[in-house]
Amino acid sequence: MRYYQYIQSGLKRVGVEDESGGLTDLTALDPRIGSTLDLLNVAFITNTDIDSLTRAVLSNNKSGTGKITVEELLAGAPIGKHGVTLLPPVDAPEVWAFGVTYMDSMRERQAESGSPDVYAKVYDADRPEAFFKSTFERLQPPFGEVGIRGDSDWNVPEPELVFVTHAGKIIGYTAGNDMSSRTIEGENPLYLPQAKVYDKSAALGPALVTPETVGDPQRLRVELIIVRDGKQVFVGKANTSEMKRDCSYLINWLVRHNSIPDGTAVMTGTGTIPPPEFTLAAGDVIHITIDKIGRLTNTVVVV
Ligand code: DO4
Ligand code: MG
Repeated sequence: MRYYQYIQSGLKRVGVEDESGGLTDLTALDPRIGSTLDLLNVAFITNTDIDSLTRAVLSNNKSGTGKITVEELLAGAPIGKHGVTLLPPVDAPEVWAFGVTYMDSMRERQAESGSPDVYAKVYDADRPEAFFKSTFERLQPPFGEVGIRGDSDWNVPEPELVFVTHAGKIIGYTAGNDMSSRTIEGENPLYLPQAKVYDKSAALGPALVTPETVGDPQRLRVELIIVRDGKQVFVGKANTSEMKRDCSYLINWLVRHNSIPDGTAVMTGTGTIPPPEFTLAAGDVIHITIDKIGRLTNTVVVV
């Protein structure tokens, strides 16, 4: 199933999409469901999964369902129609990221860097590159703003499949944008945290989608479209089947000697990077679309 978090009439809500695209407000059915993390915690305690739990909630209570469709929710959110503001689909206390998981990412880093050998070494090694990406406060929702640094001339979005964790396990997926400064990253690999972690440097959404609905996470198309002044200035595609290390390999490394809080979101690396002559500008609109998950849209601002 697909789960959305949003504010409507001043109240944070969790909505679930049904097979016909209708949205059911789970918070209206049971106010104790105030977040997707609430659902995850109850499912964990009762030894079930969130889709089974949701089916039980839905079968006990049919009222308040299907007032608007998800299509209407997403179309109305940027302009506040239906009084809706979308939120990240999980209140991720931490966001981590993996890098150089696709051959194209490795080649691009080598081209930009004065220390190209580090990227080939990490691509070939058993231990993947993992880095801390974002706190919850830096994280942007669908239709929110994403940042480019004022001290960086070369900036790109990175469209990435994201897995969401609970009790150290993958419980769902979403789309993510790992906003990056290539100027700073290319200057010195030790500057990576500054290239990756800054105000509005990450976005997640639109939905938290369970493994049951995603199917095989290593067979998903990931598309990046960048629009400037109403015209597409970049279109790129990758497929998660091109990842050198799959999601289960990545989580296995992340949780070694490292306790991650429930709801941690993990970006799995980019397979699409705009060409070297391209840099983002304020006002650009970034669309990241992943099969089975949906489209994450954000607008660029200088931070
Ligand atoms: O090594 C630098 C970061 C790589 C990255 O973010 C990616 O491959 O997606
Ligand atoms: Mg990345």
